Amino acid sequence: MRIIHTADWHSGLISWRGSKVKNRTNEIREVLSSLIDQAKVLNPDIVLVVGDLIHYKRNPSLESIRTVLDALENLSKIAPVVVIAGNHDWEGIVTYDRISEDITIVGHGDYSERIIDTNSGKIALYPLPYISGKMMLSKGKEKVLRSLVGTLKKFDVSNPNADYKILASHAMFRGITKPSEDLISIELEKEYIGSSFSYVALGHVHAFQKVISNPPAYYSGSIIQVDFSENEDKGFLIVDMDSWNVDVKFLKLPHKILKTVNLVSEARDNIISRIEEETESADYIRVVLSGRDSDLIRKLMKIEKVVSVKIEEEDRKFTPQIESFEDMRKVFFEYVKSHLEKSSPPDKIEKAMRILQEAFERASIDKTMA
Ligand SMILES: [Mn+2]
Repeated sequence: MRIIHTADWHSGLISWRGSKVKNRTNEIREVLSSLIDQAKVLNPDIVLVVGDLIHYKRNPSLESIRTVLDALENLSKIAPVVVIAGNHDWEGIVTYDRISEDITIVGHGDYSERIIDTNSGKIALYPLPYISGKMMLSKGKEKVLRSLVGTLKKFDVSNPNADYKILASHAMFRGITKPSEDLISIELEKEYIGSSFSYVALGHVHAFQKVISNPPAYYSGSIIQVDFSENEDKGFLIVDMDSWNVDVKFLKLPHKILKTVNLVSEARDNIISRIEEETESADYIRVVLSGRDSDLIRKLMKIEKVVSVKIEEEDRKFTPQIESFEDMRKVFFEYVKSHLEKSSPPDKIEKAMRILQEAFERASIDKTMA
């Protein structure tokens, strides 16, 4: 049994909107075409795509939808394709389910077990839904987590009429570095994964990595470097299984290279020539400078591959340091404080936070009385 495991295509992604806008769809289409070429040679029995095929949940571009549809159709000519929707995916993706018997789309409500017939035997596929932060807040973390663990247990003890049991999910596990845009998804414990599965195919985290060995659970990673935090190679996984062994290989895909060039301590006169050197080994460049210099920034932004210039001292982003999202008030307080810290002296911040605190207390008293 040979599986191709891929995820996080992010078709339609538009990067660097605040500085130099780049539509990444053509780039993604090219990487997908390389994936399809390799798949033809590898001749898998099944292709699993574990979420985030389309980047924009709402109003995705026509070309982004078409890119994914073309890729799924081409892959389905090689082997049955199963897609598990991720947090980014456009809701309309479920309609692709009707295109061909060889394309199965799991998402939006129906996460029941699927039996897939392949040339090398039957696969029982267990899809676990992605849990958004929003869902967690509305239903309560404990309740959502209990239900997820319950589902996993049910999957683990299930004894299907199949040769292999595969768990597939666009999910976040504790201890794994989250994608940069994900602040609030629920984290599952690795121990929740039962030992009855032959393989666990994961999506959401963009760097290829193993989560556990028994059963083998892997993130395939994204197929492009989505943002400047992603410096690792991109590719997909080929999983070969028989009754005794599972062998997992990472195969590289040719993708554009994103590079951050830190020139904080470089002399101003050298900066342009330093960047010109870097354009040979990178496709998109982010430059970090020590201070704001409009003239220099204008010159840098004229270089085709430079997509953003960051000023080091201004680089303070709000990342809440909290254990749980039950206390939204704490998150809000931290957020306000992080903004004030950019421009206000400590005594003013203290005063502002005191006023905010009083307002909150007042609001909760009013709520109790009403
Ligand atoms: Mn995701």
